[in-house]
Amino acid sequence: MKIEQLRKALRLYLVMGSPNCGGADPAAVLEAAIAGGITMFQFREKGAGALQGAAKLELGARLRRLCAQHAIPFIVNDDEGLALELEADGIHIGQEDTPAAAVRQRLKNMIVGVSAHDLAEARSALAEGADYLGVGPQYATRTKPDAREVQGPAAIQRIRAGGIRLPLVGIGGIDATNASHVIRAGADGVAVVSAIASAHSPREAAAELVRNIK
Ligand code: TZP
Ligand code: MG
Repeated sequence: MKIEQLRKALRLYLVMGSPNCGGADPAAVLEAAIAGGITMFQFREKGAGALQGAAKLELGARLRRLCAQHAIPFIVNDDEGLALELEADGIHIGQEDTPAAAVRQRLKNMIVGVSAHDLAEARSALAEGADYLGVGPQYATRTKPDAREVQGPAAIQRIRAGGIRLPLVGIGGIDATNASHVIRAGADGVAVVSAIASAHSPREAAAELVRNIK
């Protein structure tokens, strides 16, 4: 995928797994979110009650198929083996995961996304071959208990001011009320978990986000 295409795909990036769907079927949530206008998806099966082994693989395969049917790029959080098995379009790795350079080396044709919290981490991710950055947490989040301190959209402004032009999304506590601030700070898009996955109507929640980041 070309860089400008990736920038567009990152516009509204849904990140989730079964623990984020409040008991609803994750495939139904994903389908509704796609109808509402999400542009990229990350399978992140993590936290209390997360599926393991065959059940995780089976859910991943269902979500992968849905994304393929709708031409939505499908990214796997963290797990290189799973990303390969599901023939994912990419992988997203955190600062605590396998170093980006090693993943880049092994998964030559995949999109590699890296979480960065500041300009120094953004520079290293770029040097290690990252294709896009996830910068956060933008706002307080209850979805990731081990999230770092809230950075605010200013972290994105500092990364852009430092000369990093890589495709970039903000993540953490983003919803329809604050998404436009993240875009204005220099992000190409927003990544959200609960604002869509825990919404009464994931379709309407996604559509409202789309309207607010125009
Ligand atoms: N990485 C940084 S914050 C976060 C992740 C995965 C969780 C974001 O979840 P929410 O519900 O959109 O605040
Ligand atoms: Mg991780």
